[in-house]
Amino acid sequence: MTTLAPEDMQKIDAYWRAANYLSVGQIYLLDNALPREPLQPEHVKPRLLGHWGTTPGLNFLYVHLNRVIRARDLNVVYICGPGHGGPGMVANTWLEGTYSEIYPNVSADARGMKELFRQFSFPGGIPSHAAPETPGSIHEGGELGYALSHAYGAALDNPDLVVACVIGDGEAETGPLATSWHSNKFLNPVRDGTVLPILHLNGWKIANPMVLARISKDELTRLMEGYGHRPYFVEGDEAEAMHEAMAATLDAALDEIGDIQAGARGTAGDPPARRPWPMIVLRSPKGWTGPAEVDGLPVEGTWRSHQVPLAAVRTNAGHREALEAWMRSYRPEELFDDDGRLRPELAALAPAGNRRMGANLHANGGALLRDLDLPDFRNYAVAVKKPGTTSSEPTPGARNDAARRHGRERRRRQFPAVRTR
Ligand SMILES: Cc1ncc(C[n+]2csc(CCOP(=O)(O)OP(=O)(O)O)c2C)c(N)n1
Repeated sequence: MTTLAPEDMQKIDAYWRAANYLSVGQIYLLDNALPREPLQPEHVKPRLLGHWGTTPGLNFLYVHLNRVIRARDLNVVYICGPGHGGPGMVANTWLEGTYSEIYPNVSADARGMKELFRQFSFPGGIPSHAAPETPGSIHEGGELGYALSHAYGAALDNPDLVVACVIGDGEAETGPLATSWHSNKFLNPVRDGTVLPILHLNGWKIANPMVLARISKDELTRLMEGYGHRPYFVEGDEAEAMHEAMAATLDAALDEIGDIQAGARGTAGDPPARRPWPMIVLRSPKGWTGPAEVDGLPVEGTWRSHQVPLAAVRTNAGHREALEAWMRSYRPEELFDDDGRLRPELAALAPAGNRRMGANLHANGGALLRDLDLPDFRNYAVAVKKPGTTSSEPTPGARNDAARRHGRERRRRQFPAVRTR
């Protein structure tokens, strides 16, 4: 029994190709977005900037999350730890329609696609990273290290939220990320949502190999188990096998999350003992589906695909031909109609309305606001009867009963399992 029917597999793969096509277009092109003529130097941006290497993995995850959101009516926020894969976030929010709704000048047709490409990392345009103006993004990812802590912050107090959090294997080597695996200890399965960490082992950071991608699977499994997770592995480079593996794995991980939450929410009183939360390890080539070789040197699956794999497209005819072949390898004519619109059978793969990850209310600043639960600052005042006679340390803070009561109640609500005096 497979998880994906052949027709679903084809559509998911086509959607992934569409996101990859749009990501490459953003990095390179000023014009000729739908390849209507052979690529000319003037179609290409004069200064190339962007990060291809991480992007196909981000796009792969986005379309698979779309599938489970629709199948299970999930409320999902996407945290893109490798925020330098910004073209992927922008491409996917354009495909699902949120981008054009927020930015009508980047319409969902050929004219909008050209603008989508032009504006990326271009004067007067948009940043190369996921950014506050990227729909559905609450995490910039420029300074690596905070993906998991932002993800857990989003999940706390939002019991129906699933925060899918992609962590680069390079980011995983930063101090902040390495310590934030422990955030799962603060998750209360009754009143909080959940985080699904997805460790993206594409093997390289800028130019160096990664520790977590080089240790054995067994050792990585034990490391994740030690952090309180049950790891699921999706590994390979063959598209169909990877689609099937990711679909089956997401189903298994989400079933397990549902089981943990149902178990905890069905019991009265203190929450049951902590159970390991699922997490996913995605091991896929860096620069997956990009040029295998450039100027005789291997690129796909190596550090050379980290940023712009073909660096001299404007001046070097060979690079230009390679870029055109790369973009045409996604078969854009099967993905977009003559007017540049995503074909309806593929557009139907995206969730609807606020279930689209780019439109999720939790991830669009200001859509959901709630007053902060703050104590009255006056209760923390230090009485100064005569200048220069009082000394006080700030940390005990709560100087009277009202302040102490506020603190106690807040702690009890946050951590029901923690005894408060
Ligand atoms: C704290 C920090 N250190 C260094 C960098 C520079 N930098 C940008 S991308 C990158 C590699 C990241 O590797 P990884 O997290 O594995 O992402 P991917 O390989 O998927 O691009 C580095 C080191 C950064 N952005 N932030």
